[in-house]
Amino acid sequence: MRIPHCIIALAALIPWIAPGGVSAQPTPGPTATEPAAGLDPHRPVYHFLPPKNWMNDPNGLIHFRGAYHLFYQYDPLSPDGSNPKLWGHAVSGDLVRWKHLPVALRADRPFDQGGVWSGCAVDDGAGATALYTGVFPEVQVAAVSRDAGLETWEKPEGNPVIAAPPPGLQVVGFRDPFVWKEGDDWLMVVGSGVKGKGGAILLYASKDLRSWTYLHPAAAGGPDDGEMWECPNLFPLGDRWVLTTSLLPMVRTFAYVGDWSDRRFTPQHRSELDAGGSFYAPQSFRDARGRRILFGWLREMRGGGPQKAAGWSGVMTLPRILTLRPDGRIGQEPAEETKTLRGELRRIPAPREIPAGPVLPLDGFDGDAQEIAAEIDPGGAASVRLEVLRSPDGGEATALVWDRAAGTLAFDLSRSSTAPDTDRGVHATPFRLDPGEPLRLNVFIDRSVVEVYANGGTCLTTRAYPARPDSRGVALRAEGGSAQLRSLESWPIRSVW
Ligand code: DQQ
Repeated sequence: MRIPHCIIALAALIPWIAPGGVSAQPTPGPTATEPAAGLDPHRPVYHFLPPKNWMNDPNGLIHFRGAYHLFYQYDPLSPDGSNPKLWGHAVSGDLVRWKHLPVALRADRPFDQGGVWSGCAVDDGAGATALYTGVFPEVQVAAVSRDAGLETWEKPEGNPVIAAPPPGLQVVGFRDPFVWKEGDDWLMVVGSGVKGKGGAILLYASKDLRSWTYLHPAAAGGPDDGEMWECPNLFPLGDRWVLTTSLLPMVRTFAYVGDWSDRRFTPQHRSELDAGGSFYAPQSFRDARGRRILFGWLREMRGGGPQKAAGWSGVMTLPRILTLRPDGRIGQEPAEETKTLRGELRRIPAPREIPAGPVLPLDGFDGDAQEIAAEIDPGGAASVRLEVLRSPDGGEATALVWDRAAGTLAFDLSRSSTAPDTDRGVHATPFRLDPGEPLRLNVFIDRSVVEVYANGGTCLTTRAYPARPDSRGVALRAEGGSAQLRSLESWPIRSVW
């Protein structure tokens, strides 16, 4: 079952749908010493986020001279994202422990005074070049950095490098350039949509990252693929090519697996990357080890009022490794570096039956910042629920539900919080177990983030804001037959800041 995205989610979109004004105030960058925003108990402690205020899309992800760089859409002045977006910047040696650096790109030129919107960064041989969208109108801009730490950036003469969409095309958007090298050419796809037709990516080529020639649409969607494609990424994975893109007006992100031939992408298989209701606008990059690593923006699923009171909004997923599964679908696994966050191991001593009907509380596994790894044989059960962030009386609980008949894995947020202005929906993704296959879960609980990896492929991430301080428990429940908890391990995770 899927419910439409709620008003809360739509409210979170407004800052970039509605043109923002130009800020008259200075735009300070965060520093590593700046205190975290308030004492909000829902603020994550081991997922990346800026020290305070608003963050959205990951940008310019690059493994450059041995360091991982994460740039991101940032409003350093407000938790509502109403000011022109800048590129925040952080650096890491291991993808999970980050150091905040000063703002990398500011909205300081006529072509980007409405905001430095999303884009990418590539190693150009002499340093790095970032390509991003300046607004308003939407134009593509190049910026270069020549220092090893990518802390100083210049916007050279000749900008914007693409001043308008291709003539003759009636586009509904023109943003979020993504660039890669193919032979002697740099290729760029720009997210777009053709009026009355649907989402598309527009392909450009260049020899020098400055002078770009429009070629043709590299891919276009069908009737179910939305009106506008944001944040497209196009890259090889195994022996196939993959397009990831975020669809408007659905505000959902899909991966298309297909083939790249004659500079045209033909999709063959589509799947949603994370249907948990929070995930959007991911970006991926290849690191020196050849891994395809993805970060996505986790939007808030509480209203603007509580976000303002908390003083922050938006958080990144953990780093995810993308794989191509034997059935041709995209798989996602947490990067192995996340294991270095694990505290002391707790585990159940022996397998336990989960009888049909009653709730089975798992005493000793409480926690709002921990990883849980569980293997469950669903046996004859029709459904199995794993409840986390659960109050002792069960009045509050965030439930992950495997449903055999529906063929889904879902978050049921109906009891997730008694606070007003929080999402109470059900967010489901198609999910089937082969005969005899157990349910294998890695569940990362980080205050308001619950990020689930199931059976080596499926990801489902939600946000939960329990009102009670004792909503920290873990419990299981089987219905329509008993199941067996084969193993359960958990590790507390301390703050990375
Ligand atoms: N966010 C950016 C845009 C992009 C959208 C603006 C996706 O470049 O299309 O903050 O979340």
